[in-house]
Parts: sequence; C-alpha cells; structure tokens
Amino acid sequence: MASANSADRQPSYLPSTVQGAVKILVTGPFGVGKTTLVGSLSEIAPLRTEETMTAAGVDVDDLTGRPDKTTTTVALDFGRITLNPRLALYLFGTPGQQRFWPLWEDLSRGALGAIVVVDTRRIEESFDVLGQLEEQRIPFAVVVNLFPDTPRHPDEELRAALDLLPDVPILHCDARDRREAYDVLIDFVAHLHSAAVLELQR
Ligand SMILES: Nc1nc2c(ncn2[C@@H]2O[C@H](COP(=O)(O)OP(=O)(O)OP(=O)(O)O)[C@@H](O)[C@H]2O)c(=O)[nH]1
Ligand SMILES: [Mg+2]
Repeated sequence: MASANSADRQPSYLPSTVQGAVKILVTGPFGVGKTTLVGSLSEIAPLRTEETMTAAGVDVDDLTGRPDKTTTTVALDFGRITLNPRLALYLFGTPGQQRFWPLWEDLSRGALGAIVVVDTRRIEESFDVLGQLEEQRIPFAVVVNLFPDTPRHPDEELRAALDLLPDVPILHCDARDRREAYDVLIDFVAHLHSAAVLELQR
C-alpha cells in the first residue's frame, strides 16, 4: 500500500509561479476517514486540527467500528496539490461531528465540489451531510472508504440506500492508500469537468 508519510513530502512553499487555485471539500460524517484521505492526497504535510477525544464525548461520539480512533477534527484539515506550475488544488477537510458544523459554510465557500467519504458499515450517518450539500448545491461524489470488515454492496444498492441521483459518482478507496486516493480525486475532477462541459453545451 502506497501510504503517505510526511517524510517523503516536498517542501511546503507554494511555487511563486502559481497564479490560481481551485478548492475541493472533503467531507462526511464522524470518523469515516476524511483526515486520512486529505493526508494521503496532500503533497505537503497537511494542516490538521486534531484534538484528543475525552470521556466527555463518550455518549455522543460513537466509536463502533473504529476502536483505534483517539482524536477528532475540530476545525479543518488543509492539504495542497500543485497541479501545474500555475495552478494549485486546495483540499479542505471538514470536521465530522455536527457540533462543529457552524464552520461548514465558510469551509465550503467557493468549492468546485465535494468528496463525501462514507463508511458503509454506518450508512445512515451520511444522510445529513448529503442533505447539506444538496441544499448548498455543491456537486459531489460519494467515496466509500473500505475498512477490512466493510460489506461489499453493489453500487446501485448503495445509490438507492443513499437516495443519490444517477449522475452522482460512487467511488471506492482505502483512504490510507495514496494511489487509490489519487484515482478517486482524478475520477471526481474528470466528472466535474464533463458536467461543466455539458452545462456549457445547454
Ligand atoms: N482500516 C482502515 N482504517 C482507516 C481507513 N481510513 C481511516 N482509518 C482509520 O479510521 C479512523 C478514522 O480516521 P480519520 O481520518 O480520523 O476520520 P475522520 O473522518 O477525519 O474523523 P473526524 O474528523 O473525527 O470526523 C482512524 O483511526 C484511521 O486510522 C481505511 O481506509 N482503512
Ligand atoms: Mg478528521
């Protein structure tokens, strides 16, 4: 597995030739692997705002299926990919817990689209995030983060369960794997591009 680790990353300075930037949101419910995905994709050591989960959250933060999880994002994750000498892609990861959702509007402003990370072991937890994106009219793809005990559902079953429109891409990856994470990002950007071309042709 080509996992990302901070030792093999490039220096973090943005090349002075970069003149523009696009933004993609990485979102989803609590503990599905958003921070992990941003970390796998980012060419710089990502900015993280992780706080240790304490006994105070035991009743609200359901850790079923993620026994190793000890921290949670409280503000955002931030990563960067320099697409070419002139253009950078910024990744903004949201917190998963609803108590931090007031930050959502600021984080999502200007985003080209959103990657919604989903854990199909707890699919119903994704409904609120999907509803929020539809309300804000942000185009999105659903990305199933594959944990070892993730049940494999046909995509069409998942589409029905999540009540997704036919044009919403359903993609799969292990969020810890850089190559798989890149494949997901490339597929999503290609989808956004064809949707924009179709829109122009109307
Ligand atoms: N097996 C496996 N574990 C993963 C994978 N992705 C994340 N994890 C683990 O699952 C836990 C949750 O990952 P995070 O990336 O912190 O999840 P998050 O969505 O950012 O969580 P919040 O910010 O708290 O909502 C961590 O313990 C990760 O190491 C995966 O693809 N496979
Ligand atoms: Mg996180």
